[in-house]
Amino acid sequence: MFVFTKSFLLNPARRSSLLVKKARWCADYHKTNVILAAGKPGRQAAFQNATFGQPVHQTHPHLIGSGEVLTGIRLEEVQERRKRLLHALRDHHGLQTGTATNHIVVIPSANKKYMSHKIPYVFRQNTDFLYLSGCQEPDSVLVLEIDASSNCKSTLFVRPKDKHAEMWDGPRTGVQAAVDVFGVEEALDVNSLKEYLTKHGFAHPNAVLWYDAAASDLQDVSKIVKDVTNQTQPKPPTEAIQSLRLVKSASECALMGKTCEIASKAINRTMQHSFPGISEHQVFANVDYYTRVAGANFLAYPPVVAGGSNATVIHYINNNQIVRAGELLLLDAGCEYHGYTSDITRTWPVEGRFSDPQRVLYEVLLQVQRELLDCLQQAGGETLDQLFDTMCSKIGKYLQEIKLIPESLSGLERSRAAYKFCPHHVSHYLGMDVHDTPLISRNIRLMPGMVCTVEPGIYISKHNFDVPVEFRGTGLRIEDDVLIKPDKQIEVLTKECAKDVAAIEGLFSR
Ligand SMILES: [Mn+2]
Repeated sequence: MFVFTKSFLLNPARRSSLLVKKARWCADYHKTNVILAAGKPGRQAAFQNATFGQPVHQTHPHLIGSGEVLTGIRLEEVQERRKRLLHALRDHHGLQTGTATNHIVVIPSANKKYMSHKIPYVFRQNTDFLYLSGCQEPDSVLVLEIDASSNCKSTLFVRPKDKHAEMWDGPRTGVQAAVDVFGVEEALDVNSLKEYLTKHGFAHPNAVLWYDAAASDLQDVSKIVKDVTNQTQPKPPTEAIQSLRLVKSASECALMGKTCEIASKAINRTMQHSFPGISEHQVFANVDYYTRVAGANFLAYPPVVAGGSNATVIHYINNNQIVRAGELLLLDAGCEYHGYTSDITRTWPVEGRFSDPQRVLYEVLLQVQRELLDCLQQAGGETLDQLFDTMCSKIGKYLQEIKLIPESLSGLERSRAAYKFCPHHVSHYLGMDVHDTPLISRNIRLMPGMVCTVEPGIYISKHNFDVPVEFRGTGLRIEDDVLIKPDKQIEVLTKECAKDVAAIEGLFSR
């Protein structure tokens, strides 16, 4: 295989010929994805000495299985996602306009972000880019094309190898290895994107360009797209990508199971190691530690660690107070396991025993949460918005029973009164992002392969003088993650996280 010499790389006049011409179209699509290139010893040898911008099976067999491009995800699966997206965009456009034409989709990666001079934040790849490319490097661009006869092509634009930059920031996969690592038909230097789009992207005069500038971190790419496009406004492909991401494959379901299992067990240990006088900060540190040592990459979001009345602030993340004897502690935390997130909330007495008023409220909420799990895919739980209405109705009913809502109210009025106790939605989709696929309506029927949360809460301000004093300043939420399965079945992926009163109190007696 052709190897670039240093002088070649450094000669800017020849940069444009850095193109590794490997255009292979869908016909031999599946032949291209074999990293080990059996029968090509020269190529295999080159690969063995290569360095990569992310773990691959060859360098990190403990993380990446044979044939996988990301942990738990085979290369073929990522290739299939690209094809499905291209067909979906083309079919959608064809239905709307009655015309068949070429489509070209440009999906940028994330870029490195800095907290202060030269000090980077932990890099997190753009989710849509990762889903469709498998590539974990910044400053890269995936270009997908389909023509009227369904020929598909994927081109990945990556940062070229650069000895100096790699000495500081670690290896890059580079143009040459990218074809095999990411199973694309062609890999090119990201600096040649404009040239490529100008030359190839609009060879067909009616080609439709799909690009979402609002979702892009790469301003240069937005500018290039603007400069070369034949459209005043490219169409965002984002909703179509989210539609694909909404329904998880078998391998994604396995990863979702794993991230939920890790977070469930970590939260059990965190509960077990809490005590009166502990700081919210230490609880944060514990859950971070327990998830990481179990294999998670990091926490999926800044956790809410809220003692006592701090729990009535729904997005409390200061996490700097001491939790006192007699208080409840609310922890909303989840982790990211190789690109897949969990999102769990538990509320428990820091002393390990619920007081009577705490138990009354907790049992009400637990009952509501259980009934909501039971009605997923049933009447009142066919969509997430229906589930929200059901939550308001159930919280209303049970809070009326314990006299926190006036007996005179019924129906919608009672639900409105309940909404004041739980002013957030009961669910969101979950996946590679915590608030996953946010462009997808919560008013669509749940179907197998979707993952969602079920998270009712009850929040009573210190200053709510309409409720008895023993309930004031109390915030509770119980949140599980659920996989929707065929035949109206569900699997609670966070089932290992202690939830009922006996299980929680039991953690403290060990
Ligand atoms: Mn949530």
